[in-house]
Amino acid sequence: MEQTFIAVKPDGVQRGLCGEIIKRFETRGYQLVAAKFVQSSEEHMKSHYADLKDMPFYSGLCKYMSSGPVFAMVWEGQGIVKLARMMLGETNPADSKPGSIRGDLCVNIGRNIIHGSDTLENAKREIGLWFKPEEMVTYTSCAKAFLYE
Ligand code: YYY
Ligand code: MG
Repeated sequence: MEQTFIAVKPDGVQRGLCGEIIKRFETRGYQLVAAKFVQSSEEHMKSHYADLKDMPFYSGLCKYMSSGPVFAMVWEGQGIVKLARMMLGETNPADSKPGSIRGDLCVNIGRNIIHGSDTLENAKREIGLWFKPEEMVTYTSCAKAFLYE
């Protein structure tokens, strides 16, 4: 089953949106397999966003992302990498449709409350960066037989 890395950013945490975001993934039918509440170093965020290192906002982004706690999670489900990105909305909340997380809960591109992996390859890389194998929990959800045929 596919897995993706999702994190509530410092602005989402401070605004009290962790519960709302978890609820959306839970009620969709995805399964939580790992979670931690942590304040990361700037170095860690530089690795996390390494593919953006030439962008003008990279330095400010990494500083901001390490300025307070984030709620980091791994979620599992069929096609979750692409579908989680759809649930997030666009990078810029102003372009995000109502009904999406960013379209419902935030307004500014630099404070867009949530991160989600954009490809399967990046999901694997990010999960490895944030979680040790022993922090990943393997279990069978009792809802699985009713979510999948
Ligand atoms: O994957 P996603 O978070 O939707 O966007 P990315 O292009 O990976 O950029 C990461 C992060 O950087 C974005 O969530 C907000 C911030 N950012 C920004 O502050 N200004 C931009 N013009 C583009 C992105
Ligand atoms: Mg991205």
